Amino acid sequence: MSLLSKIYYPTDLKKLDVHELPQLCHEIREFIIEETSQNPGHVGSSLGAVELAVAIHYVFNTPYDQLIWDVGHQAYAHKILTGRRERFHTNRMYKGISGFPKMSESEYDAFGTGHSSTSLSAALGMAIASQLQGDHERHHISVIGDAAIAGGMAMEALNNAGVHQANLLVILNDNGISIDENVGAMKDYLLRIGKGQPSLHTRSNFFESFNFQYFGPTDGHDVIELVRQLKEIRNISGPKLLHAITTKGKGFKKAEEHQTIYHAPGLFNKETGEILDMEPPGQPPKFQYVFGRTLIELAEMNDKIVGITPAMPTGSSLNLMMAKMPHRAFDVGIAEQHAVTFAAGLAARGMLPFCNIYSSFMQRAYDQVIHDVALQNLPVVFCLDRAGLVGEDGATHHGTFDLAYFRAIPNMTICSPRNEEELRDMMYTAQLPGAGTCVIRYPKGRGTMKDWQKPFKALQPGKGRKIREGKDLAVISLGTLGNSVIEACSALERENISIAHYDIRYLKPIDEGLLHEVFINFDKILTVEDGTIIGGLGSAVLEFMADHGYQARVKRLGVPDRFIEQGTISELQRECGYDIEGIVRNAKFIVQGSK
Ligand SMILES: Cc1ncc(C[n+]2csc(CCOP(=O)(O)OP(=O)(O)O)c2C)c(N)n1
Repeated sequence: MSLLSKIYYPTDLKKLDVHELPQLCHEIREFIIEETSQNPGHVGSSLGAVELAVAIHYVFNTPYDQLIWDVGHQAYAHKILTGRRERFHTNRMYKGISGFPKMSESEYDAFGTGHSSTSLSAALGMAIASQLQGDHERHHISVIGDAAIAGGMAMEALNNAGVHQANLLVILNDNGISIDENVGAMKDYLLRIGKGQPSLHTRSNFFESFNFQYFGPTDGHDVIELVRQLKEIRNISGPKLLHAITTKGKGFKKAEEHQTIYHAPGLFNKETGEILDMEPPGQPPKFQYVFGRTLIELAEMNDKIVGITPAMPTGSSLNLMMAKMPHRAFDVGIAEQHAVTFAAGLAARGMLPFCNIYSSFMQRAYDQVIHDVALQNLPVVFCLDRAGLVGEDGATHHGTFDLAYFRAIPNMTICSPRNEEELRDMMYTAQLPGAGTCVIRYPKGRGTMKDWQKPFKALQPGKGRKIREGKDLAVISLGTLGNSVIEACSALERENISIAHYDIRYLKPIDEGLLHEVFINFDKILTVEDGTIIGGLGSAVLEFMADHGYQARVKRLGVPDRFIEQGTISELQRECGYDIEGIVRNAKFIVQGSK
């Protein structure tokens, strides 16, 4: 019988002899490979953190001791050891367990994560809370990667922690890579000390100058040695950091060799490591690819254009420009706030930055967009990737707030393409003189056009268009959901319901002429958007109606006012009621319900 099959909780783990732990780690690794080969997830980071998870739960008294996994994509071994092994096959699935730590899922998940570099602040807060509550025994542990520790929040927390005598242990899980190659001066520094002699104390190091006691560098895959060191460190009070050197993808050859691909590879063959691309050939391109290719074309025409990504070159396809024009494309690390103000600086000196940030990570840099870009009316083009519901990554990663949070800011142009051609034209239009601060939001995944590389056309910012005439109801949509509306209209036509369909294209400035036409001709209106219904397109239409004294029955479809968990995008759109069937159902209800 395997060791793992006897382990449900850390109490079972603690019954093992320390010399059995390497075998257990081996079994956990096999389990993760087996499971993720059939049900995609974050493979490389989790394989690299197996020994850390085992050693921490073996030594510390979780869940009394508080354990936080930064980003949380490396926490599969932790989940498996804390009551979720038998449910792990539902990882990232609709109604299954979350791919990230989540307080409501387990008492062992001391703090929910998903966005990077939060764990030090949270662990410090918990440690200070314990102090205030007179609890001096409890440990507060953050496990953080070498890319995440260079994020602004982590640096702020290090600075703050150094002046407290709180019971904080930072375990730096240093695998030398982010999703793509790690970047920045901190990476160079970690590489230097990582190569240093593995003694317990390294003098005059960065962390010691922040009043942390530094331990390491140590082999993060030697579980017996990790246990010994953690037991020793456990007895030392105050802020301390253990620097563990690990390998991303450890124990699975292909994952070690192709670390970027194996960050989240999708389905793969667990014997050979071959990636199994299930999509039939000849599909339209991903919006991400269209962005990457189009930016190069524009940059070749306009020498002011530069590209910026905070740590997502492959995900966003900015890697294409980085390869072709290395001096004009920048990966600034996990640093969304810096990315935005860095763009503002470039723009203030005459450059034209295309700053590509995933919609949900852009939440980090809201003030920078207001204070550093929009207030100064600087020409920066924000390309918001992964806008709308993103699927399996779940609540931490859905890009559902950007329309609402950007619409409130003066000087912004906000638009969303319905297809690849429009994405290209919106990017082209945004770099024309006088375009100002622009946001172009587009979803994860593929569009609908195979023949997308058409010559650029300048659009008229603030101008929507009518896609279809009709008489019973007007549907106003934004972005790729317009394609669902088109299908819904065909279905409704078969039932003799006649729908007019307008694609607003620009949420801001909004096409007032189009809205007058809608309100003059229709008293039943449906709005459809891939974002929260509070503050986005539906709200803009309601505001317009109130401001102009129109009266109509307006139904808004979008993400309701609650956090949406993980699942496939279509499952989640169905839950929110704006999949094709939901649009049909709502349209019928408005038309027939009030007939
Ligand atoms: C604020 C934010 N920006 C970007 C990301 C996307 N992201 C997830 S993991 C990751 C790299 C993390 O690298 P590291 O901290 O070294 O951990 P590793 O994956 O190597 O274990 C990035 C950029 C994120 N989760 N949060």
